[in-house]
Amino acid sequence: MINLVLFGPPGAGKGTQSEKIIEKYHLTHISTGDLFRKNIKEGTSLGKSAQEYMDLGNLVPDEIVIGMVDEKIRSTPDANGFLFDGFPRTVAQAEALDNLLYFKDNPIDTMIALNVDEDELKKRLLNRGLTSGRSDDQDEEKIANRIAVYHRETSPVADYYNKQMKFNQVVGVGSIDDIFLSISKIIDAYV
Ligand code: B4P
Repeated sequence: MINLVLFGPPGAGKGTQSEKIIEKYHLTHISTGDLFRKNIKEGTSLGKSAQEYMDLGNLVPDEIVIGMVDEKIRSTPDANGFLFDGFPRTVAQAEALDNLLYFKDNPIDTMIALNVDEDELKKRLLNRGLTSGRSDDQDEEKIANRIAVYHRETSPVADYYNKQMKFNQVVGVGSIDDIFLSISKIIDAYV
């Protein structure tokens, strides 16, 4: 069983690479962004709480995110391991995740950060906004806010894992297959 965190700024390719990782390593995918978007689509109260934050490019409050991840982990007791995509995004979330996994006796094995420069991130998100229908991808100001929130609130999570000797990074620019190859080389050390 392996538990991985895929980390990076908005638009770094976490969702894109997650699809390939779960297929190859048979992990259960937990994308907090996808879970929120599903709840918004279904009109649940969780979705309504999350939408106002997401529309502005802000983080959803920790207690909402952590409760949702806790429920998702509990609902898949037979998982072969988890790939956490876009979570944790704050140090408080990282600490909560360590606590949740402590009770399952299966800690995070490693985290992999995707490095992508800011101009490329903006280009990718605006490009996705042309077809995704995501309001947070369609407005340059919201995208700039998401990147600023990443630097302010999310980047300290990298230090959190670095202190646990679990931090790895790969270049997130180039072909999707080449990036996946770099990621696979890291994961293969744990399987
Ligand atoms: P997320 O859904 O996590 O997504 P993301 O940051 O927008 O993007 P990701 O990195 O997954 O990019 P993707 O692969 O799709 O978050 C959305 C919002 O939800 C947050 O802003 C926040 O409000 C909320 N939220 C989620 N989790 C939270 C948490 N834990 N705490 C609080 N709030 C939370 O790639 C982007 C684009 O790039 C795609 O169009 C893709 O095709 C393209 N691309 C990918 N790889 C490429 C490559 N190698 N070359 C060229 N293009 C590439």
